[in-house]
Amino acid sequence: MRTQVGIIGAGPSGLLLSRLLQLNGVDSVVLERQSADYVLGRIRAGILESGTCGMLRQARAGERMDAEGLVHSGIELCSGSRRQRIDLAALTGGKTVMVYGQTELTKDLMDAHEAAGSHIVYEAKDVAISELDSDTPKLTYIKDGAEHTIVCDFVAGCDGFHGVSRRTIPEDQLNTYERVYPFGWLGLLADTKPVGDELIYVNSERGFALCSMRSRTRSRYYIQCALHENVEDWPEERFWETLSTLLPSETAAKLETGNALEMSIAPLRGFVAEPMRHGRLFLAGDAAHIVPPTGAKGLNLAASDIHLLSTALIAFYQNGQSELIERYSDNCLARVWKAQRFSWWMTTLLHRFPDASAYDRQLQMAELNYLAQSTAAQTALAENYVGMPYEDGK
Ligand code: RFL
Ligand code: PHB
Repeated sequence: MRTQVGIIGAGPSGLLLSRLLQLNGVDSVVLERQSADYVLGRIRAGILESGTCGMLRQARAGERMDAEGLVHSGIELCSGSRRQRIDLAALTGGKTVMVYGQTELTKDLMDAHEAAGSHIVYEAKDVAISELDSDTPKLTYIKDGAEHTIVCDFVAGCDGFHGVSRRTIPEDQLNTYERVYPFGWLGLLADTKPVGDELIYVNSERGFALCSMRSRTRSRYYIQCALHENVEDWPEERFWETLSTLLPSETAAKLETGNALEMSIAPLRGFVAEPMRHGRLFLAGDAAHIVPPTGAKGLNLAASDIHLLSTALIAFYQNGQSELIERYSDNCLARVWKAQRFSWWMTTLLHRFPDASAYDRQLQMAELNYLAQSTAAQTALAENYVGMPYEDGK
């Protein structure tokens, strides 16, 4: 079978790319290793930058987000007895973020594809890329025991951190950069009223906590955990008790507990692979880079990669221009590294590092003091949190 763009992975990156190409007359096929239900069962991001919201609308899949998403104009930082609201809107000339779960965004994209009759193959096993150095790279996969081949002009590797695309690029052609943090996040999702109207990021002496939400009736909480811990070590009651001890007492007093819909542990890592293009293979989203979730940037970076990639491919097919294809990797990476820096900074500011000295702890306190007193420092946080501009990524 023949297509213009072969896309590996039906997470947010792959689904968004395929949809934008489709709306601009470019043909694609998406190959996903898992079932659609499995993809929808993964509880991940919750905060969308305005650029990401714009992409979803551009994909004509933004209606439900606009109806049900919660617009947030601030976040709160807590440390000891200090509580500080960062007024995102006032500090950025009116910019806000949208609380709308990755699960919902993915479902909206899946529904739009289904209505359009898009070609998405779920449970495609053993996906492999070959003839990458030719003008017609090939994708092979197994479905229901039979092998299939797709001949493409380009391949988009949207298959996440553990996918096959990045591993197909010869090692000596790729530079990788990585920081693994010595802790993880244990998350719990529950149908309880969120403890606050806005997100609360907590730096406590006993560790980090985050109070987030998916709606006015669905909460998402995270607490810092040790790397060696498993979800089985954390009965729900232990989670709620620990969360209460991390929160400021007046917040803990308001905490509504309830049955967990989901609990999971995520390791924290910063990772970048450069360049993000190898001949006719493009890497996008988590396939090329990972950020620790503290800055809420992972999904938003995936969306900005897809903005640049879809624009480049559409310019190629509509006008025969390859300039944006040539610039794709550099343009993405400029924004990626800014988000890496911000995510590292938020993570360092708010977590308890097992090997931190008293000096390191004082530095954290000084940084939080500075944030409390300086509008310039708050503005720097706010402009990164709402998202750096897309433009050409410089
Ligand atoms: P995904 O979502 O990992 O999708 C990749 C897809 O590729 C499939 N796949 C393959 N398919 C075919 N063949 C293969 N060999 C394949 N290998 C893999 C996979 O099954 C999957 O369906 O990557 P994508 O699309 O680039 O999207 C990236 C985002 O999912 C990710 O960056 C965010 O979830 C990160 N993230 C957050 N981002 C934000 O912007 N805001 C947040 O608030 C936020 N919170 C989070 C997060 C990630 C978290 N975890 C679990 C790491 C909170 C958490 C806890
Ligand atoms: C979430 O709601 O899952 C979430 C929100 C903000 C973050 C990370 C995760 O920084």
